[in-house]
Amino acid sequence: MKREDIDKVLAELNELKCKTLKDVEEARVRFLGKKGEITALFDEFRTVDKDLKKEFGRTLNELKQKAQETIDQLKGALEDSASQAAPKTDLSMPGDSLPLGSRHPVSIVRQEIVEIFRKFGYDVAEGPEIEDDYHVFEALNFPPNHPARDMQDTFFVSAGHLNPLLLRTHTSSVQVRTMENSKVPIRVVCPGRVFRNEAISARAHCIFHQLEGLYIDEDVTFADLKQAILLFAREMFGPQTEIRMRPSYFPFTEPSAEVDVSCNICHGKGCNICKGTGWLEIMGCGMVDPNVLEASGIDSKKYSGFAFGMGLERIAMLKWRVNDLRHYFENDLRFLEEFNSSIEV
Ligand code: 2U9
Repeated sequence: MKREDIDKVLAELNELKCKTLKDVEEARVRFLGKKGEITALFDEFRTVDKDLKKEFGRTLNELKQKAQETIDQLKGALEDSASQAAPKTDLSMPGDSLPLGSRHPVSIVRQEIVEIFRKFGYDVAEGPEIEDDYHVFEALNFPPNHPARDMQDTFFVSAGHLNPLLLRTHTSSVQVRTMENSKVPIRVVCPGRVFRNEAISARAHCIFHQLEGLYIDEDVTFADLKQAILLFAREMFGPQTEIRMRPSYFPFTEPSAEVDVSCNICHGKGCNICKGTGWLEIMGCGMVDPNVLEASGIDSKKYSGFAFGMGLERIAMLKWRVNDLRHYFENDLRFLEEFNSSIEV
């Protein structure tokens, strides 16, 4: 080993320039790696004369230290300039707003209708979606052989019992439970999801939403029913709205009627929405059958009541002129984003 060998490496180190962190790593390998120049000098050191060992040893250690310092310095400088070149975060900038989504049209309609009835003094009640035969059919005056009690029309959860469990086909079971658990006078609306064993099409679905109402007190008459529905229709569809009632039949009401509102698109002249009739069907209603009152322990001689029920998808279809019920269940964002009443937090 010669003094010049060490000086040569030292000179190379002093001249060392690196543009990138990759260059620095290559330089480290070149000088200090397993086969590096300084490592080779240390190997050679073993052959140095005994009396020169002390001096060469010190110089070699200084060289190694110098190499390590040079590499660390070059690395540090490159890392600093890289972090300066990176875009700075301006903490005073407003944050990115995340899409909040919007309410589902059925929820918008439900909320609107519930608010109208709240103003009229009605409470809101909810109940189980899995119900028993008694609360869905028996207490509502459905005869034992009624087609709704058939597997063709109702989803059964457990069959073969006297009182089988099933998915409720209407929210009327919630009103039955309200009658069982509260005192007259009763004023309640019950929104909720219902299930019917139907083939899915543009006009029918096996899951949909209803909102039903019940009013029970002394001396409640059909005139009260008609006035309540007229006031509701005007709040919901505008102050010019007229209603008409057509006789109908439901096991739980007597007399019963279907309710139409005047078409607010053509104002009675006839258009393709009302199919030229000037009227749009929105709900069914009637005076609660005395059998239904008595089944839940309400004296039908003292009290009377009215009830009504509507399909929320149908009301939403009329409001926004949606022509296919299936849109409500497919969660296609292009459809959902049409309803821009954003969520209030
Ligand atoms: C009790 C007593 C009576 C609720 C009523 C209707 C008429 C009705 C349909 C509208 C379209 C259901 O969604 S739909 O298919 N509903 O026509 N519902 S009266 O009557 C009741 C409910 C509970 C205890």
